[in-house]
Amino acid sequence: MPVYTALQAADPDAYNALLGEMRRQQDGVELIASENYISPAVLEMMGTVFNNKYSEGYPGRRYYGGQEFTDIVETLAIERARKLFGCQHVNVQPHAGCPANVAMYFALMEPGDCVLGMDLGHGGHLSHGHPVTYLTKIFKFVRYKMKDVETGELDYDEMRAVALRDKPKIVLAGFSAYPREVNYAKMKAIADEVGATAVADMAHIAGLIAGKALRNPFEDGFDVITTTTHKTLRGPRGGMIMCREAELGKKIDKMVFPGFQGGPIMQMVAAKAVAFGEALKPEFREYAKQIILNSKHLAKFFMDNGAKLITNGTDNHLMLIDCVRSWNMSGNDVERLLDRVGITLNKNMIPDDPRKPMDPSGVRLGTPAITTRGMKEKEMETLGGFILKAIEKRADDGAIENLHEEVIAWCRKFPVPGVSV
Ligand code: DSN
Repeated sequence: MPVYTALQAADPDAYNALLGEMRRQQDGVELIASENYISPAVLEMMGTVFNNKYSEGYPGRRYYGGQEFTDIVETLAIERARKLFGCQHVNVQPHAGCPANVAMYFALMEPGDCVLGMDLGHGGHLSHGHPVTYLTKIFKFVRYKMKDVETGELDYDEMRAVALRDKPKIVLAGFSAYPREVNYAKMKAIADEVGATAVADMAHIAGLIAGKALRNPFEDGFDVITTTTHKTLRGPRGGMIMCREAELGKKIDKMVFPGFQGGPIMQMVAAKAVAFGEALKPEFREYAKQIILNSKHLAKFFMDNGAKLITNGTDNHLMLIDCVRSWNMSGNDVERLLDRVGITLNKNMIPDDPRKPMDPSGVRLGTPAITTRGMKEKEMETLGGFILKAIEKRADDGAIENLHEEVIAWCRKFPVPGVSV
């Protein structure tokens, strides 16, 4: 059991909630594609006295004194990220992925300018211009989609036509629910043709790129990459903006601070440095490769058993299952049923979903977290079997309870880093 004796003595209510969460993580299967388990070293750095320090500015250029050690950890984070992703400039201060995207938009555009991004129903993200965000009051967002949802190939001809018509300032690659690889070279050519900056929001797949398991958009000439640091990259909760060339980085830095943020959350910056150090190790490449092997294996298992996957498979860490066509259930039905057996995933819209966002047709699931626990192809079959069994026995409360016990016993064979209850 990790030592939380001060917390236990000071605040039993909060301590007990922490214990409950540790048990939940240890005894359940985490399939939410954007979640992961950080290492004990990253976890330790997140809970340190770096929290106590204000550090507005950047290494060597701060507003307050006492920055000898904050400068060391922030520089470590920057240098390690530059090495991981092969770029000249990195800003490690964004508090999360959305703030990173906001700073990026304002650094590269003026109000009224246009962004060409992925249709949200085809896998794009809220911060890529969903009407519920304030961003849409400031910038114009236009869309590209998949050409064929059976293969997942993007419609690059339509993308080019929209770009020529709307003259976007940013051509944006990136997604939170798209299981296929993007042709960055084609997108960069479209961006160049209309004089746009090519930006990739790699929040979901940054760890797969860092681990060389997926293509790096910088290699195809992309100018900027934004990301979160806590998904496949397996770091602390936070954001980051990277520029292929240093010149653009100056605009980004000004927009992160003082443009939109105050002091950086320095314990998170320090923990980013630790996580990037881990991602530079050869084991991380093995991890990234295994995430995709597991994802492909699980996808094939479902398809071999009659499930309908959007794009009929996956190239990355996630898959989308059409639950209505697969099992005559909604995404909500499947999410709630699997919660009862300790398997966590999320309901998700499928492309051009006839149902509503809060009651969609699909579920999204991914393999980053279970791969961190050491699960491999063999375990994907066991896990797929649990899911299909839950679906088959959904009307039988006793069978569902027994299955939950089986899942717990299985999970205890795969420790979660940082958790021992
Ligand atoms: N909430 C994240 C996801 O699940 O994809 C993205 O912001």
